Amino acid sequence: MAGQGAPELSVENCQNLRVAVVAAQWHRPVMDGLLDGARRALSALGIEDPTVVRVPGSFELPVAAQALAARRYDAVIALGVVIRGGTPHFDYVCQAATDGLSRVALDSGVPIGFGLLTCDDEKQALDRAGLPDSHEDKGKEAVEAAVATAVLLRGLAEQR
Ligand code: DLZ
Repeated sequence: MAGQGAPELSVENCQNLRVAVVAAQWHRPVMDGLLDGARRALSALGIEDPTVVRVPGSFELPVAAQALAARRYDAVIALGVVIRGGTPHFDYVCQAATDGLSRVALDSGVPIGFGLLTCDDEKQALDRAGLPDSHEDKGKEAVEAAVATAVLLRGLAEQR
């Protein structure tokens, strides 16, 4: 499940969407890449000056995403990196962040871009961080998925 099969999303009519980004702070070089990739993708979609908030770690992403979703953002992008260590901590943080973000999206109806990298080592994470030497740009992917879904939901809400 490493990028093969990802769609080329065509996202239109999204310039007036209100978008927020919530980003964890662990593993700074990777997070800098994810955040830059997300900002570039938003700018390419015509969404300038998104709200960006930082939380300490990925475990804190859901509660901040929940607060942003309650402030009537049309989409929230969650960015984080969890790297496997020698204890089961990795599994708990990944599970809590994933379940929490999913719950926020379903409870609020606001799409959450899932830009959480869960990697065995830092090399895997850097390869997905949208940096000049990376093969993938997961910050960009998370933005495009959340914004495309927000456009879809807006269209559905306008249907009678
Ligand atoms: C504690 C911890 C560890 C060991 N590893 C990571 C990580 O790889 N990525 C990450 O985003 N956060 C990590 N954290 C911090 C937790 O997410 C959380 O911030 C703390 O447990 C405090 O609640």
